[in-house]
Amino acid sequence: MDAIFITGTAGSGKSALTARLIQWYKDNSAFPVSLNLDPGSYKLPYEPDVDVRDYVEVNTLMDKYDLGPNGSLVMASDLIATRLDDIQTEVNELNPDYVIIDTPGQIELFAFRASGPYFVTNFQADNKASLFVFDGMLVSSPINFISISLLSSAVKLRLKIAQLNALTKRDLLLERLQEILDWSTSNTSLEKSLDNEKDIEYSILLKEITRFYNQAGFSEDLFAISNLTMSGMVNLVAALARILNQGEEVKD
Ligand SMILES: Nc1nc2c(ncn2[C@@H]2O[C@H](COP(=O)(O)OP(=O)(O)OP(=O)(O)O)[C@@H](O)[C@H]2O)c(=O)[nH]1
Ligand SMILES: [Mg+2]
Repeated sequence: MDAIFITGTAGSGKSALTARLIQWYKDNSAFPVSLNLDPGSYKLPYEPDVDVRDYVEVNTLMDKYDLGPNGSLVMASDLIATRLDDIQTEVNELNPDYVIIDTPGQIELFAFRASGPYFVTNFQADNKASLFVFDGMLVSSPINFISISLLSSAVKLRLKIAQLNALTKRDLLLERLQEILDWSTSNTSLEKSLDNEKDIEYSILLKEITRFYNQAGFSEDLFAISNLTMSGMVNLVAALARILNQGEEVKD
């Protein structure tokens, strides 16, 4: 069984991508299951096969501990790790080829507190990967692109598993898509776009950050997809297979 954790900023399309990956693997004769790990989720675009809300419920926590919405989300995130054994048993009983794990909307609660990395490390699967989602609508400037790239690296550092970057909402990006993809593959292109930044000092700082980022080997390919039209899914799934199989090669 391979485990794919869908991570990314709030509203970036994690749940929609979970639904699409399930559909993709089913259409290709594999047996995927979905695991909803977002205790705060309300309506989902798929029917979760395993659901953390069966164990941790945000509204119940609000009532029981007299917490506000944010306090209860923090508590719910921390409680996810305590239900790892139950969730693992449920997934194992289904015996899937892939488990697609939809993580909480607030990435900082999942990646930066102790519970998320604990869950990722201790969840048993043959291979694990994180698919970090860039929201196509947020990557509106080189500054936003760099900021989200840094967040993606921070998540990778916290989860300590192979990671791939996906850009969602490509159907809404139209002619801007190529410019964003160029930023991800070419430092020169990113620096050129930063030249248009009015504040020179800010532009220099961002160029320094970009150079360090590339030299340190943090920059990754970005796979543009649409959860609406499914365009780009072939390349994304192929890249996922490559990073999941790399894990197998290391083990052999
Ligand atoms: N046009 C378009 N809309 C998308 C795409 N992906 C997601 N959306 C829309 O973006 C909104 C948020 O998508 P979700 O899948 O709920 O995003 P999420 O990351 O799971 O959100 P949270 O869990 O609340 O943080 C929904 O209205 C989706 O229909 C896409 O590729 N194209
Ligand atoms: Mg979601």
